[in-house]
Amino acid sequence: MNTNLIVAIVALVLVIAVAIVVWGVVHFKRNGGTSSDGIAAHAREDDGPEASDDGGAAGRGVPVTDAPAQSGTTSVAPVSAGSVASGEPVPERPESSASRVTRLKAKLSKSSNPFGKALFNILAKDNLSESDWEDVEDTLLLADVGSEASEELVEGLRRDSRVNGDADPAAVREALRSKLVDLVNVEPDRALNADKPGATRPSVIIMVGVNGTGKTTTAGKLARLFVSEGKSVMLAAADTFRAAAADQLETWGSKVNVPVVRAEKEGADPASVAFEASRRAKEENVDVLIVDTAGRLQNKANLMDELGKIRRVTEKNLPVDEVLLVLDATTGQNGMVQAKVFAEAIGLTGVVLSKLDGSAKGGIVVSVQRELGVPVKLVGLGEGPDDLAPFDPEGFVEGVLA
Ligand SMILES: Nc1nc2c(ncn2[C@@H]2O[C@H](COP(=O)(O)OP(=O)(O)OP(=O)(O)O)[C@@H](O)[C@H]2O)c(=O)[nH]1
Ligand SMILES: [Mg+2]
Repeated sequence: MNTNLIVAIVALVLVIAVAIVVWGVVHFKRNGGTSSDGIAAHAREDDGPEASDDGGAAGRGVPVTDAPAQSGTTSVAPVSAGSVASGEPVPERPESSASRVTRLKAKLSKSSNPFGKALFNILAKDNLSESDWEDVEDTLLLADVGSEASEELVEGLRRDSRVNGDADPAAVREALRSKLVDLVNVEPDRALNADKPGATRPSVIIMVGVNGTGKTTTAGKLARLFVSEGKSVMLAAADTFRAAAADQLETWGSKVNVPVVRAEKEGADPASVAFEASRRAKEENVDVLIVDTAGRLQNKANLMDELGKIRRVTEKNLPVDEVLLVLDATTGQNGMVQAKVFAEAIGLTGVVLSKLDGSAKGGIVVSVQRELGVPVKLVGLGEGPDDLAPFDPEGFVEGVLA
């Protein structure tokens, strides 16, 4: 081969190599200096978010700006939100808290929640027999009030002169009403911590619970509730098992123009999403950050540990004010077992009782509060976007007695 040809080939190879290097640098800069492997890589505890002060985000290519996502190059997607830019849908205006309480009270009384009515029908009889009292207790047990509370209520009613003898129905109803309110209203402080005077800002709420209880729906509804109060909200899709879970949350967010922080890839470390979201919430000084997590069975120890990790990593940026357990009211007493394990794994500050519209078992309100010592703060009464209301014990009892 002649020397000129060899020189020409070497020169060509050098030019190509230089071009590749230049392209690589430009591409790297355009991505805000992020690496391309992403957090999808793996939620290993040893190199996970807890291993470094930034929750592992930096080393995993979590972008530090809100630059547009480069598909496949970032791991936690930039905040996405419904936009009010021209051509985009105008954000919905969620129903106010006061209006939904009135509407949902009516809904509760129309729903299949007959235990109050059944109790009243027995108690309004003249001269109650032993078997009537047994029926009262059975009715309470069937409604999931729990055995201890049922016994207490029956004893209280038996002692009450308004119930014994030939009392008029109005007096019996009043006796039953006040005893049920006493039973339900054991935890007077039901306000969400984010709504309390002097709440930390941003307030952080983590939603937890077993599969399908209504966590994502409740996170979406809750975002709307805060928006209706004029608060700024951010959502975090820390359910990274399925991309559909983040899409579901994004649909909720986009309707009310609430940004959603999500992982770019399925299987990313949920703690990294929580870390990134809490960092952004702090940076943007939003009022409330709501973190949705994947459903998990309480007997899967590794998944329960993951919840603890999500909490600890979030706390590197912001204190966690609230952990809400979403409990499906139709699950009945089985929900109690779940609730206890979640309380141990992550600590709970409140319960959301979802699907109360489809349940004859509203008595779980009584057992969950007595056994866990945490208040029911919210109730879900349907699949509609604003079918979530603060739990109101008096209204609840009126509903079951209506
Ligand atoms: N009737 C009724 N349905 C509800 C309520 N809350 C949630 N749902 C429905 O319950 C189903 C499950 O809700 P999701 O929010 O996806 O439940 P999840 O807990 O996020 O589920 P995973 O993430 O899979 O664990 C959906 O069909 C919701 O519409 C409620 O208060 N009443
Ligand atoms: Mg979900």
